Amino acid sequence: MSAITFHSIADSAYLWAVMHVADEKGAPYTVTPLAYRSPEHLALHPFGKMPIMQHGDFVLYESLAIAHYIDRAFEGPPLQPPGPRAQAIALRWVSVINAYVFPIMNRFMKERLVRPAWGVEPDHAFIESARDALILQMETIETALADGAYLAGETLTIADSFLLPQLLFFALTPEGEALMAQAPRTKAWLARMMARASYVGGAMSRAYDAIGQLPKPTKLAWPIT
Ligand SMILES: N[C@@H](CCC(=O)N[C@@H](CS)C(=O)NCC(=O)O)C(=O)O
Repeated sequence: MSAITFHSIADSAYLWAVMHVADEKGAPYTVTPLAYRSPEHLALHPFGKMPIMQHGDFVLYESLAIAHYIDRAFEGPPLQPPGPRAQAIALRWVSVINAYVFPIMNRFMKERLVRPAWGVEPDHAFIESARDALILQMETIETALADGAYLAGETLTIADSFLLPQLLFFALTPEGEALMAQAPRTKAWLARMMARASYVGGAMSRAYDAIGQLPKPTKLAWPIT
């Protein structure tokens, strides 16, 4: 099977999710850098987001669709459960991550770690307002992991690939670290994901090391309990 090309900026969380799917599948790929919002970018993705996948003459945007395509088009372990309920649960998780988790966890990490490292004042109102949503998200993930080692049961699915870049980087914030300490199943899930060959040595692990070296705020932005 020919290799996939992902068109994306290298440090996109959604690029990491679909690369993780490809790595779990054993699907070969390369990444072609995008000039953000250039005419070439908008020709590939009318909404100006990333990543975009190209496989032969097939060009596809939206990460869930890309993950689904890779899972169906390539050999390798199935990354979506065969049963209707488990598949629905995996898809519900991707939807939850896209709609609720990404906009809060990803931005929170940037406000807490990246903006201060760039010398940019973080959005304190956002940091304050994110508290309840982050606690709810962590509690919901912890509850789900009572039913199996992975989000949709005992086998890794695309849902886990979508959650990994979110939790990985959120856990580097003091608030993420503190919430993770109260969520043993989530902590074990993250360790399990980080031990897999799909993570070790990949782009996500390099970004994790780089962001992990940024100075961390010394005080929690808000009380955890
Ligand atoms: N719904 C899109 C979301 C992708 C997305 O938001 N990607 C981010 C990078 S992680 C992006 O394109 N950000 C640039 C922007 O929002 O303008 C998908 O599932 O692929």
